[in-house]
Amino acid sequence: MPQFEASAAIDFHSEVYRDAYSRINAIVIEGEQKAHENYVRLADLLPDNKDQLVSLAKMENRHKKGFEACGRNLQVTPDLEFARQFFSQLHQNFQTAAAEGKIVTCLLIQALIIECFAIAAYNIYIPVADDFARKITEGVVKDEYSHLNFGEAWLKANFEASKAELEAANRQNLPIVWQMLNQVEADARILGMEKEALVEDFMIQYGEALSNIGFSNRDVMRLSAMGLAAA
Ligand code: PL3
Ligand code: FE2
Ligand code: FE2
Repeated sequence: MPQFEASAAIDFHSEVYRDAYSRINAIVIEGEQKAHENYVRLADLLPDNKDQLVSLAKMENRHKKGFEACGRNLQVTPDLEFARQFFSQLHQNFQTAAAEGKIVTCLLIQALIIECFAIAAYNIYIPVADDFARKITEGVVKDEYSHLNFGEAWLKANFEASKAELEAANRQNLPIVWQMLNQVEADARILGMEKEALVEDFMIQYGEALSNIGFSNRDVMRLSAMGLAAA
């Protein structure tokens, strides 16, 4: 069967689509909520960048509202308990780092890893989304680049002093992302999103970010594939 026929066949109102959507929609709602809280926390930790971080935090609130509307539009109830579990490890690691004043680790988790994960997921979702969700997601993804850019710019300006902590935080947190992708793989496929495409897009975004911060090509390759073979 030609590819275009298969991809035109998504039934947004089917039971199976709405069931998968109840988890994916919850993940993005919870992800935006946690992102909001994390930028508020970062605004406390980085008083010099407070205004900018508060405005980034506000954007995450708008994103959350947008995705809540996407679920309502399909008459889906998001499975928020599933989503809390989904983010629990990254969330715990962010909280621990924040309590220890480890700003570099906090920025790596939120502004690099989570934002790159979101950008990859949203870019891949846009072509297979329903019309309502596509418009919302197109608006959201533009904002996510400004969150990623904040993290890149700060870490670039503090590169030498941050390098060792970035290495350690990457080693601790990137393998968690591959596990999260495995958990969402089956539901994402029902929405028309392939895991391989998500991994590829994530590695491109994350690799570019590491390179912009100042890592060599060799380091970028090593860091961005950390734990992938074991996943
Ligand atoms: C930060 O601004 C946003 C954090 C959200 C993280 C989202 C991760 C998404 C992974 C699930 C893949 C499916 C995406 C579908 C888009 C509706
Ligand atoms: Fe967001
Ligand atoms: Fe964001």
